[in-house]
Amino acid sequence: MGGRETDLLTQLNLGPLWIPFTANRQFKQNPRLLVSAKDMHYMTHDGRQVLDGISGMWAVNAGHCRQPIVEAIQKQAQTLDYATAFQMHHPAAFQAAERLAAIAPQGLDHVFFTSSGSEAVDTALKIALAYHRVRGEGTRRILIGRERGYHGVGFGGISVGGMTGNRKAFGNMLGAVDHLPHTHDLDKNAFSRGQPQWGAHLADALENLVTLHDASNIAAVIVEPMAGSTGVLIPPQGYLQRLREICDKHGILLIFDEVITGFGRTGKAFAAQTFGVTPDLMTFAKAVTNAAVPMGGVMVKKGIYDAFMTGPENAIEFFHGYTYSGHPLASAAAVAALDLFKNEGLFERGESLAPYLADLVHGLKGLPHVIDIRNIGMVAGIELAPIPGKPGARAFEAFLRAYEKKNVLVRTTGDVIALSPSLIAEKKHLDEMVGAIADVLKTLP
Ligand code: PXG
Ligand code: PLP
Repeated sequence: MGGRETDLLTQLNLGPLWIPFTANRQFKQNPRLLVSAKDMHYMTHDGRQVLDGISGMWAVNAGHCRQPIVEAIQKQAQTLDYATAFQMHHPAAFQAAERLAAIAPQGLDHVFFTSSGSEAVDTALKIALAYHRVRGEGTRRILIGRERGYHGVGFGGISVGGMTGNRKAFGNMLGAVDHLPHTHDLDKNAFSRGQPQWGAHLADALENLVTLHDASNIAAVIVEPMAGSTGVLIPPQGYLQRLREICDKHGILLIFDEVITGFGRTGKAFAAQTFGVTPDLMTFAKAVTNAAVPMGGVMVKKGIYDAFMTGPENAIEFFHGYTYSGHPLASAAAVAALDLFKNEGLFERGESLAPYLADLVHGLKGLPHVIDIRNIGMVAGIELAPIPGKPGARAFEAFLRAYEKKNVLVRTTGDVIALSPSLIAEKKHLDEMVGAIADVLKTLP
């Protein structure tokens, strides 16, 4: 430990901050602070350079502190720091929306901005409910999510989400929700490369829910095309197609939550394009600004937008919006990030690197504790056998050792190690990440 660490940590009062999704007391005993970043690397408070294996948090898809984005934010901050979003607006938000419409799945040509993925999910669910009402089908109130779904932390998102932790911690969920089964089955699908072959039939559970609730009561189905936070669960071949067909048959809206999968993560701009299934609404966040300024949003099909544009022209069509919807700094960052993705061909770059990453991670098969390896695009999940009675502990120890001993940052969720490198990664970076995981696995308890 160098003097820098002692200096920084003695200057900082760690007490007042309540850190999200973190074991605060454990963390404050041995803090892990990141103080600067460039491209594929962070600098830590104790002066180490750490390779970022997770693009910040599935977000910095073009690498850290990219100059065109930094400059765009600086320029915007000097020109127009804030403008109210209600009954007034500003140019950058329109420019960002136009760029999003240009890369979105076919037909998703209108954008509603929020400041996070959680807000995007609540917004999408509210659009779905209000859409049915404006069309005179207000009985459609039930929202269907999926087990092991993660849709952020708002009440809507935790209700349609499928994480036991939320039910355990808060109990109180929206009433009119139901859930599809998740698609993860190690007996059938372990060590699949890309989309597993088994599991399309699990989408048929939606027909059972329609039989139970009646289609006239169901507003929407929301799924992550690939479940990220709950362990990198890749959709089985044909599964999303089947969901789409059943939704169409019964007039149910299909929402893809692309907060993680957007912006080149799975090989195309959006997972909807990778998997060839177009939803009616799609949420995004994170990489839309390369994570440099918080932003999220919902893209909808023209028909949905148009359904709202019907009453008197002086009436507010959708009773919803955030102080920071389309914030100028976020919009400027989005324009710069989307231009950067395009100018550097980063989605294509990610797609072409994906087989290399797949070969590397599938090479971990046979190492201690490894019970499954999954991949799609620039995402990989390595599932470890849990320590009996201590779920998550083995993978968390792998995270700590990779960070402290190998200078590589990975993410763990349960006993899954997740990798989601930036699309600017070079092969040597991927070698280093996966090599670090291999070394750590050999030393784990
Ligand atoms: N939907 C999905 C699919 C997400 O992955 C959100 C909504 C919420 O976004 P905000 O911006 O409100 O956090 C997310 C967020 C992890 C991890 O460990 C994943 C997320 C956030 C933090 C950690 O994989 N995803
Ligand atoms: N709470 C209060 C008291 C407010 O006045 C507002 C917005 O004006 C909000 C919450 C919502 O904040 P935001 O628009 O940033 O989501």
